[in-house]
Amino acid sequence: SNSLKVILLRHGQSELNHENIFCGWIDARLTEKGKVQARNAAKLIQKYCRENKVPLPQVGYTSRLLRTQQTMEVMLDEMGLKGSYEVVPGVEWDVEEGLDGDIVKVLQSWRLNERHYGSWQGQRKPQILKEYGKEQYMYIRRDYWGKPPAADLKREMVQETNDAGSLTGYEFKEPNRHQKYGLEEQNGVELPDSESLRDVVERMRPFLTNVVLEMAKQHNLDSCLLVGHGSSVRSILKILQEISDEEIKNVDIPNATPLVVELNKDTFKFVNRYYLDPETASIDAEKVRQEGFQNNP
Ligand code: DG2
Repeated sequence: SNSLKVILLRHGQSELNHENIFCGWIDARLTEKGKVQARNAAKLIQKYCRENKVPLPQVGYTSRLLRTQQTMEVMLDEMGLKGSYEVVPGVEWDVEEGLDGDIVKVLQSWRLNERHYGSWQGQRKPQILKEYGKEQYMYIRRDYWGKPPAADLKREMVQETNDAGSLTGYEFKEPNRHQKYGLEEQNGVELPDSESLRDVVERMRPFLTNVVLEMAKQHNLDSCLLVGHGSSVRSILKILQEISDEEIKNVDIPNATPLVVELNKDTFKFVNRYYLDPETASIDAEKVRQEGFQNNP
């Protein structure tokens, strides 16, 4: 076929989504519901690929955060590909390196991370709405230029582990960023302490051009699979579909709802974009928009 199908979705429900807490770079896990959503997303993608004679993706991309990685793992398992994929965390890749037809390559990049939500991270949405008022709340959440105050990097919400090293919950303390992002730091990446959507677009663009699209070109791929976050998916759409700064304010991305962006294979010009389950997508997108405005949970 003459189009590249970029199959794109936000991770399944995370534990902090469930609690209505701003998450950003906090490394939250999926809830059980989130895992079920990931399975359903995989089923939709399989059906779509079968019906449209699109090969299942040979290359996948996740962020460096657990919730996209868990989503990818569950999805590949559902597609019968578990055990035959290779995870590569990285900053730069050799896109010319060969692909092995039977093994799905999953690249993890900090560039796909969620927008850093600054000092809002770890705070409940209704609480922030009360403190900032409706206008500021929506400006910072959705305007292209809206940026939360910088995070206090000495006191962040991090995973809590017991003596045996198992995760037990979340606590506020000084995180060990160097441990988690050592790879990035060695490569001179300056890690943010707060970001606007515009900042995310700026860090996403080189990744899309030099990795995702270049990989598709080098290997003549028909499809690829990206698992990102609310704002990282919005920034990808903004770039690929050339959505204006004004229009992007109205875009909300529900959990684990696959959408396909079709690009011309030679020029990478935008051809079409559609959700695989458009009805559910628009209902769930509206719920995302309203987060914080209702008091439960
Ligand atoms: C949400 C987005 O990101 O929140 O950071 O809390 O996709 O990682 O769950 P995700 C967060 P909103 O911008 O929709 O409020």
